[in-house]
Parts: sequence; C-alpha cells; structure tokens
Amino acid sequence: QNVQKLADYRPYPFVLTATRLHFALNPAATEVRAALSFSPRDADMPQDLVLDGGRGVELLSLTLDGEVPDPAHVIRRNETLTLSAAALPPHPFLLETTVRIDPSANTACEGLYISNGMFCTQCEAEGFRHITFYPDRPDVMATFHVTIDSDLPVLLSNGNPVGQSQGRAEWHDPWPKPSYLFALVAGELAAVSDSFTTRSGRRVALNVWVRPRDQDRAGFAMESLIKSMKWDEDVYGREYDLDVFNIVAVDDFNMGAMENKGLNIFNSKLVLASPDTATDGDYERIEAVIAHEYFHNWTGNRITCRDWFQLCLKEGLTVFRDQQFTSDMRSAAVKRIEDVQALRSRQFREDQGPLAHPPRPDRYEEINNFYTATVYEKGAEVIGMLKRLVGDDGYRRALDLYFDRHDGDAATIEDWLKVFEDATGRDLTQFKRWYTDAGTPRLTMAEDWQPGVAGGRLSLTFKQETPPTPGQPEKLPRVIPIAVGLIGPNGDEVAPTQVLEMTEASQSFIVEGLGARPVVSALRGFSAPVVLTRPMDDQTRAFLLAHDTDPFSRWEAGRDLALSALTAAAQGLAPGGDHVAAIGRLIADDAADPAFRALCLTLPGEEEIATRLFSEGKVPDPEAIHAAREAMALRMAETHQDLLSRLYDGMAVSGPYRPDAADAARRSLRNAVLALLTRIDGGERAEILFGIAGNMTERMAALIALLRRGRGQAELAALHDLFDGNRLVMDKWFAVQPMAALPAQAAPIARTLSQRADFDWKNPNRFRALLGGLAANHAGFHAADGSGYDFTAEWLLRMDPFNPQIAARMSAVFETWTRYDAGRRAKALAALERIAAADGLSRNTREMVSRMIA
Ligand code: HT7
Ligand code: ZN
Repeated sequence: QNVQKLADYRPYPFVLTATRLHFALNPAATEVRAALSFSPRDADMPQDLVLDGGRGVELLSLTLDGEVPDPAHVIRRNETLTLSAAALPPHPFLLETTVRIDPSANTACEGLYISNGMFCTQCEAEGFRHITFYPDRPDVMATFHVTIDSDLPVLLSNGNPVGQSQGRAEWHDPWPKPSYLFALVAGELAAVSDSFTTRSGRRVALNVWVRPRDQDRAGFAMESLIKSMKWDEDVYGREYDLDVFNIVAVDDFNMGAMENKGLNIFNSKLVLASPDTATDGDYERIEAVIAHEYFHNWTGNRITCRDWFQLCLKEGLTVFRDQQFTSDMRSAAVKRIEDVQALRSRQFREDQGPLAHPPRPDRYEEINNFYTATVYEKGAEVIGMLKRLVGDDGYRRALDLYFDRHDGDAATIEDWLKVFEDATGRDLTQFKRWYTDAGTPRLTMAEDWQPGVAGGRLSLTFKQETPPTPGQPEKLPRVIPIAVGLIGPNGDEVAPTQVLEMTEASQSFIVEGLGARPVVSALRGFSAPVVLTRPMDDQTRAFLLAHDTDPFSRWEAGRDLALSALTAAAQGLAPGGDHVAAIGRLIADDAADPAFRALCLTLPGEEEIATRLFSEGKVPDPEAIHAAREAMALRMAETHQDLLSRLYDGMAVSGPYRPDAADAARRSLRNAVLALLTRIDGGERAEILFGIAGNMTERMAALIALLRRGRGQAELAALHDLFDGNRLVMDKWFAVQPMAALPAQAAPIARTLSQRADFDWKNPNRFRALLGGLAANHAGFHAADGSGYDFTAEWLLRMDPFNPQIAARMSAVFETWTRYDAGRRAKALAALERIAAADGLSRNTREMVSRMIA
C-alpha cells in the first residue's frame, strides 16, 4: 500500500528555475536530454534530491555541473532516482540527464505515446515521470525550453515557437509551469487556423490540428475557442498570454481533453464535428470542453494546485466557469437542469456508495482515481453556493483578488477561501466543510401555517443530516443556502426568491403578513447540492409545475410527480397523482422553450428511479423499474397521442442544419416526442426519419427509438455501411446497441459485439463505448443472472495490464452493487473478487476494487 496523505505535505527542498528538454523522436527509442537548473531552498539544510522516474525510463547518462557524480550517491529505486545530499553543492547547480524511452510500447496513454502514427503526451497527473527523471509534482514550477528533432512535419510543444528548421523545432514557454502541463505533439497534421486579438491588442495565432482528412470537421472547435477567449475577457477580465494557442485532436486518449499550456490536447471526439457525424449533444459538449480547457489557462495553469489533494481548486472552478459560459451561450434554465441531472446521476450516486469522498480528499493511493464527479461537478456546485452567499459583486471581488494574489502560485483550498474572506469579510470556517466532508446532506422542510397570527404567518423549519461515508462516520452541520420563493393560491408569485442561510442542524425561518397560505417553492435553482424532502402531495407538485416562476423548480416539480408515480409502480403499488395529465398541459404550452418541454417530457431514467428507491430505504428491482417506466411511457403516448403527433409534425426544423441552441431545442423536443410515439406507431415515424434525416442528431434519435422496441436492425446495418471508416460514428454504433437493447439482450449483444474484428478494444473510446453502453442499460447491466457483471469483469481484467487508468475508471460501474438484492449482490461481489484476485493488478484498479468491496 502506498497511501498519500494531505497531512504529509512538505515543500520540495529545491527550487527548479528552468527546464531545458531535447527530444530525439523515434517510435521505439526516443532519447530525452534534460537540463534542470536547481537551487537548494535552504543551503544550511542539505537534503537529498529525489526525482520521480517511472517504468520504462532507462538512464543513459547523468552529470552534475558537467561532472559525473560518484555512483554511490546516485540511487535508483523502482519509481525514483535520488542524488544524496552529500553529492550536492550548497549553491545553484545544473543537473543533466539523458534517458531512453519507448513510446511505441506505451499502451497506457500516459507520458509520451503514439496514437495513429502521431507522437503525443499526457502528463496529468503523474505522466511526466514516464518521460524523464523529474520532480513530478505540481508545486515545482519552471520555465520550459524544448527542442524536438524529428522528420515529422508538425512538431509542437508549449509556449511560443522560437525556431523552426528542417527536422527541428524549438519552443519556449516563459510562464513557469509544473510538469503535468508539459506537452509535445509530432505528426502529419493539418490545421484550421484563425487569430484572436486580445483586448490589450495582442494578436494570437490559433490552430486546431487534426489529421488532414478531418480538416473539414474542425471549424466548430475553432469557433468555440474564439467565443471562449472573448467570454473570459468579458466576464472574468482574463486575457490570453502567449503568441499562439494550439489545439490537437488525437484518437487514443484517456479522458476528454487536457489543458497543457498553449497546447491543449483533445480526444478527437471533442473536436471533430459535422452535421452528419455529430449530434447536437456532441456539439454542445465540444463547445463546453473547448471552453473548459481554455479557461484552465487562468484557473489551473497561471494559478495551479499545490498538490493533488487540491485538484478541485482548478477543476471545480473551471467546471463552474464552463457552466457559466454555456448558460450564456445557450439557455441558462436548460443548462441548469442538465447540470443538476448530471450531478444527481453521477455525483449523488458516488456520494451514496463505497467510493464517496470529499471534494478535497485527504488521502489516495492513485490520484487518477480521483478525477471524479465529486471533485469536478460537486466542486463546481460548492463554488455556486459561495457565489450565492456572497452575491455577484462579492464573487467578482474575490475572483479579482484571487487572480491578483495568486498569479504564478501553486495554491490551496485554504488560499481560495481566504480570498473570499478577505474580499467580503465573511467567516468561511463552517463553509469549508463542503470541501472536507463527503456525503450529500439530507434536508427536510416542514411548514407551519398560522392564518390568524401577524396577518398570516408561515414558518419553515429545515433540518439537515449527512449520512456517514467511508472514513467519516459523523458529520457536523453545513452552511446551506436555500433559495425560496412563495406562490399565492392564484398562481402569482407573492414573495420573490430569497436565499435563506442555514447553519444549524435545525433552523426555522418565518414570513409574516401573507394573507392567504402560499405554496413554497424551495431550493430554487438547486441552490445547494442536497436531497430535499418535504411533505407535498401530487396536487401541489402539479400546481408548482404549472405556476412556479423558477424554471428549475418547475421542472423539479414535474420530476417529483413522475418519480413518485414510478417508484410506486416499481414496488407494485398503485401510482397516485396524475403525472401524465400534468405533463400534457405543460408540453401543450407553445410559449415555453422547446428544450425545457423536452426535459419535462422525458421520464427519469431507470438508474435515477433506483437511486430514489434506495434513498428511501428500498431495495431497487431493476426489472420492475424497467417495466414501470415502460408502462408509464406507453400511457403517456396513448393519452397524448394527438398532441404528440401535432408536436412532431410542427417541430420539424427546416433549412440547413445549425447546431445552435434554438434549432437544437426543437430537435430535442421532436426527438423526445418520437421516443414516445414509436411505442404506438409500430416504428413508422422513426423508420422514415432515419431514412431522410440529414443529420446525426435525428438519425441517432430514430435508431435509439427503434432499438428500444427491439427493432432497428436494418438501420444499424445501414449506419455501419455509411460510416464504416469513421471511428467516432462507429463508437456510437458500438455504444448504442447494448445501451438501447431490451434488458435481457444487453449483455449478450455486448458479448457478440466484443467478438468483432472492429472492436478495437485498445482504443479507449471504443472500449468505453461498448462497456459504457452496457452499463447505461440499467436492467441489462444488472441482469439477475449476473451476465452483465461477468462480461464487464472479464474486459476490465483484459484492459488492466494494457491501460490501467481506463480499467480503473470503468470499474466504477460496480459502485452501486450493494443497493441490490442478495442474488445480484453475490454475483457482483464474485465479479469484483475475481478482479481483485488477478495477478499483477494495477494500483489503479486495485484501489478502486478494494474500496468497493471494503
Ligand atoms: N485536467 C485534465 C484532467 C486529466 C486528464 C485529461 C486527459 C487524459 C488524462 C487525464 N488525467 C487527468 C482534464 C480537465 O479536467 O480539463
Ligand atoms: Zn479541467
């Protein structure tokens, strides 16, 4: 066990001012020369110099100020190289090393590797140590000068280009940075180029580099980049700081994208888009991730993290910023609902299970296992709460102070909270628990109405409690901002949104002079990441769905109506209320945003129903949940057949495809309607749409609607024929089949697909497509015979020695296993134990599995 603890943090005993690197690129034997200018932090306290250097780094030479040191002072262990204090001078010195590495054998997509003939790097979190010996930690920041020798035509690194000749390129990055932000790319690439002039007049050359045949699909990424640069200037006052900004798309990539200074590297699925290959969802995601990585230039790069425990300092803030950006570019209401849905389905699920951890964890074995929904999405929610508590002006002052005070620093959550305290005068001691405590607080609200007192007095009493999580049995109360509005009996708002600040375990808030009893709209905008329970009948829910002025709360009321009916049906109880009728009224409202109506029309997913049942102390039955959801969807289609048909015909988008919010909204409503109508029209509309669709959004919607009904084989074959050579479309083809299959077929379909020659499982996107597709089929993955678990475990074991990060991340599909019945639990546990017993299991997967079965 190699547990890293926050409490053990010590500054690095040397300052590294400048790093010079020379790469002689060769697929199987790349030589890397490094010249590192160190000075001791305290010359009176001689210390060993410990450099990280992982598997596959072969040391060829080492000198200290030009001399070969006594070999007795150079100690090579498994993952480090140490120069003992006795060998080091008490003044600045130059350490030079030459190493050999083999990028062609690097299958883990970490360090320097080859993707489709292109050299590329991924150094976050600890990949640089697979390139050369180095203090590979984020608080060691240096300027980088990089020389690349290679015959490949395009040679890129961080910073500004300072020399280009036949077979050689030189790059200089003047901004000190940690090694995790280093990047190098070399290959046969073509660029879509443009420029951006910053508000202070600096002209920045912009390039999106792709394989030559993909050039016509990189334009949207460039548009998104330019919008992001402008937005960061307008909203945060942040300008770009180099002469060039490069983005490169690669096919083999462990995550979505990486914010390397001046040279962002992207998974090609988050760059390449054309109407016939990418869906509206893909376009929205590309825009958001381009923005996210660009925004890291200030929140992550100029101000980085002191250590990896502080990961949410850069990730939570940057997610928060990209969410703000998308709200500004598209519909703020729809974006908020989508973000809350994502938070509940991924982060609440994490918080409820064995992998729960705080946004700032205080221990880990493998940091790559902590790039989680809690660090990212909950980290962003915590910032949203801070902003709600200090107000927009306070937030702006705090952020200005953060950038002024910490530019060039490797900072901590304490630094972050301190700028809010200093800028606003608030004490954030209690608020800090959001960073240090795991778990989702349960909030209950009780109402007391006294018509005869003080002209009509309403007391709202809130109680909060956070369930225990691994390693944290007891929790203290948190600061919870609760946004509340009141709606009068006639549907008019009688009190606009007010933020109540809860700090105690139990607390009451009183409103007087109300006349008639209002309906309370609580937790508006999802003002805090909590589970709110309140006694509310379905009539009141329907009232809020019809009248609430807050779009989130309006949607939430509809969601609650649906969930109460679905959870009842899934337990064999008669569903109360009339969600179907209430939704009919809402979707008939032509004045409402079609995207909002689409969200209201789409029933909660099976996983969400299971989560709700589990949080109510019930054991979810995946088959019953599936049947209940299907029955409600059918009822909805039958009840509103005429309205839905009219909507389907009226919502068709005319003219050429545009990925903007307005057109995408119409398509989303039409596609949600199609999913319902396909249940009663024998698939007629979906088959027609698939045949005539001029874009992937409609084609995919039609295909999924058919597959869910057990049809669509001809359409699947047609899609394959049309897009055989297109990796990204073929990923969709692999994903959609297990995902939309009837539950009993999901695992067998996944198995059959896994035997195909074009199941290129070593490609992370293809692997994720198939295994993620199966996991997205709740009743299919949790099939009672354990076939979903067995299939998944088999492939995790196969992937682990090849790419541990991918295997470990995918293993989280098991994180909810303890929720289910004894039969399923036994089968899931057996699968996890099989993984745990494997010889040579990676640290990544071992940590995940042992946390899940602890
Ligand atoms: N900061 C990056 C996180 C990351 C990553 C990206 C790609 C491949 C492996 C990676 N490990 C960690 C991405 C981001 O959050 O912006
Ligand atoms: Zn990020």
